[in-house]
Amino acid sequence: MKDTKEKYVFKITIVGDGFVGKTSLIRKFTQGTFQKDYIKTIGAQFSIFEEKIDGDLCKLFFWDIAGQDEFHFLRPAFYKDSKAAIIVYTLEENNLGKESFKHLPNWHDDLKQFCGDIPIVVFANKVDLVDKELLNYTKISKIVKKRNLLGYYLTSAKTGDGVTQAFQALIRELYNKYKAIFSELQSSKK
Ligand code: G3D
Ligand code: MG
Repeated sequence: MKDTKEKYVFKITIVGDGFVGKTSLIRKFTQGTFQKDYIKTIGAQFSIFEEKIDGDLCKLFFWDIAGQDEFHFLRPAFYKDSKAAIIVYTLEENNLGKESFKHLPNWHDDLKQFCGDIPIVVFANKVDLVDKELLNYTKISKIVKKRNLLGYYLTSAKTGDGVTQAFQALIRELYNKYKAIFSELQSSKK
């Protein structure tokens, strides 16, 4: 019986340099388990995902930026109404790894400019390509702290390592935030 109404509808944007694994992460997370609908648009694609949390049906729209510079003018539309965001970089020890990490602040500045103060997490992706034991977390911890981000998670879209936990942490946070706002609204109406 379908008696559950959608209570919460959230848009979550995923940003980060090209090739860090944004599309792969969304695919991995939504794979098979949930309703999935991939639509390609110019410069962005989104995927719909439904999940029941504490009996409330939440519908999540993941917006995945293509990242090419030529789509820069579409950014405001891409970011509009995002309720949370994920910034992805890759841990791999090459230029892409270095650059994608270096650009984290730029992506965060963009998010702040267009979305204001929303919950944001960082995914350090492609952890399967590095030795976890040898990773140094000082720099990323500093950025997370300084910029007041929710946290960072090690993920691998390839092996699935950490992917569910990372997405769920953000979804939980979002749900709790809006549940609190929702209850406040309900009680102020009485
Ligand atoms: P993007 O959406 O951020 O641009 P993609 O990145 O999801 O398209 O991924 C870019 C490439 O990195 C892809 O390689 C993809 O398979 C690979 N990739 C993504 N995540 C991981 C990961 O966690 N580990 C490893 N080892 N590779 C990953 P291809 O060659 O398929 O184009
Ligand atoms: Mg992509």
